[in-house]
Amino acid sequence: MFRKILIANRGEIACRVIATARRLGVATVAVYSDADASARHVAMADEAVRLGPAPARDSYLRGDVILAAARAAGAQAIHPGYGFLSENEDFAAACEAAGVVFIGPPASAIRAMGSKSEAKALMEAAGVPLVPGYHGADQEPALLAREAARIGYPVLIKASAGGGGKGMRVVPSAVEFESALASCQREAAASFGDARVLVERYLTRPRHIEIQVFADRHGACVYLGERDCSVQRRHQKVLEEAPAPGMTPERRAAMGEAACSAARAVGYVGAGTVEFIAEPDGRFYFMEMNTRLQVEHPVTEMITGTDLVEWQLRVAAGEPLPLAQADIELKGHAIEARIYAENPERGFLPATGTLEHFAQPPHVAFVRNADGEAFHAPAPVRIDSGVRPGDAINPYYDPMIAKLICWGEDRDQALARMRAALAELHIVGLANNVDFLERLVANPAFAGADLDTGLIERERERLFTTEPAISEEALAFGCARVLADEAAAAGGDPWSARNGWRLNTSYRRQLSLRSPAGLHELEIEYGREGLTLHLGKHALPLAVLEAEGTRLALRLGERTRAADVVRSRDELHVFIGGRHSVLNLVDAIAQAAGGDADTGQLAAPMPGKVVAVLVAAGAQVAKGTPLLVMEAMKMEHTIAAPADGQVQALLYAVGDQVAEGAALVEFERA
Ligand code: MV4
Repeated sequence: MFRKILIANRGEIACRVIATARRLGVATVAVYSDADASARHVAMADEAVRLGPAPARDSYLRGDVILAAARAAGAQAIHPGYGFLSENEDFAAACEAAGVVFIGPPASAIRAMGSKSEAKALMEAAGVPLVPGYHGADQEPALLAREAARIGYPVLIKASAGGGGKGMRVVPSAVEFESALASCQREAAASFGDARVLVERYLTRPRHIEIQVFADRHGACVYLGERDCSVQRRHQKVLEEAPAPGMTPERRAAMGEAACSAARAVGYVGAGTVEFIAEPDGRFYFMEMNTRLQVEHPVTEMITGTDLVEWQLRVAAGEPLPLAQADIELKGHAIEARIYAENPERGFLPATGTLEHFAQPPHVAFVRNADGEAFHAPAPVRIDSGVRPGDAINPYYDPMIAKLICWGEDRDQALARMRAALAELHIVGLANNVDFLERLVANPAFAGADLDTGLIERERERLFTTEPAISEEALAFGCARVLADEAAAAGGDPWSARNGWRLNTSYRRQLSLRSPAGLHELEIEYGREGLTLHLGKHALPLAVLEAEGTRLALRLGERTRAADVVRSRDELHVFIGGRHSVLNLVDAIAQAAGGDADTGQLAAPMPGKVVAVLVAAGAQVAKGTPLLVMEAMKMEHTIAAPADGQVQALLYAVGDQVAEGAALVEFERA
């Protein structure tokens, strides 16, 4: 086994590899760009080497710098992770030439699988089924048209040099073939510099089923079951699971053997994935082979009880495969959800920002359990993450925050655990896809395993219309958070300080919250018996039973509920049982700072402390000039001049505590 390895990657895969290396007693060297200097993987590794500026081309893609760092650190091997240089045959060859073990397949295998048409020819020779079609060298339009007619419409024209869905065109019938072919050839020449195309039968409701293969340096090759990755959006996987719903042992063996044939055909070593496209009746066809460990490998680990990174290290160090095919058992069902910093409401645009709050369900990290416990006791919830609360997600790299993997005895239990885990996964501080994932795992088609690559598109109506209605509970929890923060800021015990309460009278206070459904004008009544929340005509007795961290437990009328309410600037994020509502606190200060035209006084709209006085009495000021700053509810609020005019008097000094309604400034409009 290696004494020391370098991980030529970042984020959760770098942390993942470091976790397993540490368990095996292998020292680790991390590499990082300037954007990742304080990243989690750097903190986890034994050593770390700076590569260069943030852009990947100046850091994680600099094979020469990485290789030099490995040699300088005395690392015997380099783990490339996925993405970046993981399928770069030149880098693999450079490692081999430098006597540093590339933890992956030989460069020749990467090359062989890199060209789609070459890969298909290899597969055909290895007896691996291909989609019925034509992928010959003769590109004569008349011949291609005849081939399309032989295959049967609808057909799919694909650029031979394309991939990942680029350069594909569905042709429904013969009349459109000639024009579609011409446009495909033009596009292929423009996008890939290679006009060659292939023609296949178009599978209308395909599933993406991939086989995990593993080969060692002694000629052994096994498959570790399959993964269903059909739930994709624009060729980006969203949910993956193992085993594939509806898979039979016979078909699993057939696909597994075909995948191992594919691996043997190219002299494969290490972890690899053979991707198939499958029809509803189960017929399957080779799509491509990925010569790296995949993002979704944890679902395979959870049902086979293996640590595939441990296998990678052992096999790269020359050891035989830890298990023979007969020893590989599949137990239970696992589902993975990719948590991304992206905004589903805005076309999944990548989001940047800071993980101000990142609450996670109870879980294990990276591998089933740190001591590699016997397989059949996988922890039900696992989170692989490359970030910690407080970390920034920067725009330079893939915006993945974490992977959430849930295991169950069967798919329904795995699904139930996934739903519960997502309900407890709270991210505040940047847009993310957790709410979308909750809708997706609750979607009847997904929950019913009615899977194919068009699921998200077909279910978009249910998946993308976020109901704007805000529940009464969410509003009540939003208010309770405001009151709890105020009381805490006033230093009093949250619920004995009736800061609004007056002897023998009840006192009412406005609170305005804005949601996608509109503006919610609420009133909080401080009465002798406690608080009453007025929502329009509806009066709701409100009592706070617990206020601990983000957790709030309330009694609302006759019901008691608990929720997590996280404050981010003027946003209140209410997480109640899997529903996430965002409320904006309409800044009462700005409302109140309109001042009272009659008395000419600017009053404190809520209790707080004066932290800055910005003008002197007598000053002539223009509308909007900041006059005084007070701190309330952990936030600073500026009291500004409501109009052009003169400051007559300043009634408080820095450091003074002010009650709600106290006159702060006497002001005369011009
Ligand atoms: C297909 C297909 C239907 N029929 N080939 C997409 C990119 C590459 N992985 C191959 N892809 C497809 N090839 C035939 N003959 C549908 C797709 C496809 C797809 C395949 C797997 C996973 C997701 C997909 C999303 C859209 C289209």
